[in-house]
Amino acid sequence: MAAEYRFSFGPWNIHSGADPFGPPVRPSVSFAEKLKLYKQLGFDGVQFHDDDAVPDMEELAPAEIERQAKEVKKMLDGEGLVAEFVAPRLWEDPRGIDGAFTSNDPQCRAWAVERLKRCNDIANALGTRLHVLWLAREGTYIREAKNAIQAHQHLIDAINALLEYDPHAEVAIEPKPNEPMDHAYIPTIGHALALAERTADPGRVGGLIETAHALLAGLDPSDEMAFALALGKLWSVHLNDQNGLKFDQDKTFGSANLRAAFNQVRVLELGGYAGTGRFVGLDVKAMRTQKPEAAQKHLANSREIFLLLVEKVRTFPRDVERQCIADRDYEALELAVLKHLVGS
Ligand code: GLO
Ligand code: MG
Repeated sequence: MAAEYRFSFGPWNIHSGADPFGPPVRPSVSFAEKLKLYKQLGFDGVQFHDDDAVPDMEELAPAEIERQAKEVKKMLDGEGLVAEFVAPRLWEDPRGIDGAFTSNDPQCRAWAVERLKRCNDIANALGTRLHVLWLAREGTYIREAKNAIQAHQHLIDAINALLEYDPHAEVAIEPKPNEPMDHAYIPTIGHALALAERTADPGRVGGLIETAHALLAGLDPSDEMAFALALGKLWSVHLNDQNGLKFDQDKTFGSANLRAAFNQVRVLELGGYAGTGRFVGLDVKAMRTQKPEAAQKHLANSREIFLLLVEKVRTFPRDVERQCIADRDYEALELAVLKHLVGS
């Protein structure tokens, strides 16, 4: 019944468990091996960083980047998978040390725009129009380091350069309020969609909402999604979970707050998200304690919880909901929700 949702994740979601305090604890899994796991785990879409597809892209000429990306497209075809989006990984290159699009160094900004164009070449070769901009280091550790007003104009200029380079390119901005920076520009979907309106072609700029990022901004992920849905701008999601205000945990969907997860699924149902054909992305990380053979469970488990919550949303007694709302008896509505969630 709920099978019309399509699911995606990125190769970085299967990882060897290194964290800032310790080395890898599991052998690394090759890209080809990861691709084999997608269907087994119930997924059809692959999310890419540009250098997930073409690892040495900085050393290669544009024609060679395109050739290698076409090889990856063949691998996707061979597995019956599609590319959902490509995101330029600007935050690992030395030129992105202080932000890329918003760097104070004009040469670094120029590099970032060129990299975005190569990212677009890769997206075209992989058969997707969608680019995700997670603006990792576009912000500051200390406010005095940049002119934040100019920085926002630089972001608009960079997006415009892509829109001009490829008249079919689409951009989904993935807001996040902090980490790795103290404060990032574009911390919420409101910021993202306001910026979108000031670009050269607002119809091609939308958003991707990640649960943990909204929680880190002190906001309710379902309301963030509702805002984007109301504007026709929810172009992808990164569902996961987050236990309070700390580092970005990317926990299994629903694992910290099942009711908040229920509400995210509810808003996707209310907004007809499945019918848009957009993917349900799961940006989740395995716990570092997981043994290699069990280090993909977080993906299948997140998908399973999502589908169970779809059933919960669809079977919630509408008559009770209507009556409680008509009576403005939200205590009764809340009890009905809680009882429905615990299966009583
Ligand atoms: C990190 C982000 C990251 C992005 C990915 C795609 O906080 O969530 O995982 O989603 O790099 O741009
Ligand atoms: Mg994400």
